[in-house]
Order: sequence, then structure tokens, then C-alpha cells
Amino acid sequence: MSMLVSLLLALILAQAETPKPVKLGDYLKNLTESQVLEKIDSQGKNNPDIFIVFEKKEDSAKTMLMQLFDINRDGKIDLVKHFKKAKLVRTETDLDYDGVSDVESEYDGQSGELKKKTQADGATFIWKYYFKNELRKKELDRNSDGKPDMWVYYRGGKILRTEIDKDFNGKIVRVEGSLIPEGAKTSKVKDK
Ligand SMILES: [Ca+2]
Ligand SMILES: [Ca+2]
Repeated sequence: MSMLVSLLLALILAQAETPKPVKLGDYLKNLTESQVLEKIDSQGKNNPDIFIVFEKKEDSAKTMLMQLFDINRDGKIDLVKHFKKAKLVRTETDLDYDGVSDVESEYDGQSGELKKKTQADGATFIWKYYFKNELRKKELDRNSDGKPDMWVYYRGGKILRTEIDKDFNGKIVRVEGSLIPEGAKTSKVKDK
């Protein structure tokens, strides 16, 4: 998606309470003609719980696009792994088994390292950024407008500094120490 389209979409969606949720089961419904579905029944209960989607082009070997898992075997997909050139690049996870993704994780296709995690925590969105699999920055959307208004920087598992847009007016207040709002599900780390 181009920057301009992204920007326009962001403006249109600015009124929305939350970004559009992804129904994980839809991936199996929306297969194209060149895609092949393989079902695996990992527990031998006549009920497939692992689904693998391949892309099959003429005169070429099939390549894996997706692995989908029904972890609690209730008929709804809970985890989707997306692959590019046989490397894991993205996962979508449904934590509360309502069929809709709650956490999206992005990986570096070359190194396999975790790069970014986006979590919908009720009406609050949390973005986490990683470097060499280590959490470096966390962004929080406290007023659920789809934009971050609090930034927490980490080094070596400790909070380096916190920046906060208290009044949601774009003016960032720098806060030293570990100020984490309630519901952020983050254990408090003492600063040195
Ligand atoms: Ca399930
Ligand atoms: Ca969910």
C-alpha cells in the first residue's frame, strides 16, 4: 500500500474506535484458484485442526503461504502463520477464542527475528517494537483513537524513559522513570 493510500485510509478510519478486526477463519473461505488447501488431523479425531495453504502455479513447485491452527479444536482458527519464500513473516493470534485476531506479530524474513507486535487490549492498542528480539519501544493508545499517545523506551529489559501526550494534543511531555497506566499489563521495572 502506498503512503498516500495509507494516509487517506488513516484519515477515513480516524473516527473508528478500533482498527478493523481480522476474522481468522476468513482466510480459508477466501482461497483463490491457484491456492491449494491441505488439512491435517493432528489428534486423529476425524476433525482437522491444522490447515496449510499452498500457492500452486503451473510448471512450478508449490510454495507455502499460510499455516492455520485451531488450537482449542472448537472449529475456529486461533493462530495464522504467514510465510514468504518459506520464511515466517507474520502471525495473527486470537487470544480469547472469539475467532478474531488480537495480536499481530511481524518477523524479519531473513533473520527470523521478531520486529513488531500489535495488540488490541480491550479498547487500548499497544504497539511493541523489537531489535534482535529485545523489546526497545512500546507505544500505547490510551484514548482509543488509533494513534499512540504514550511512548516507553527500553534497553536491556529496563525502562529508559517515558514520553506521554497527556492531553492528546500532540504536545509530548517527557517523563523520567517507569510510569505505566493501569491495564497496560506491564510489570513495573525499577530504574537504575
Ligand atoms: Ca479455536
Ligand atoms: Ca479474539
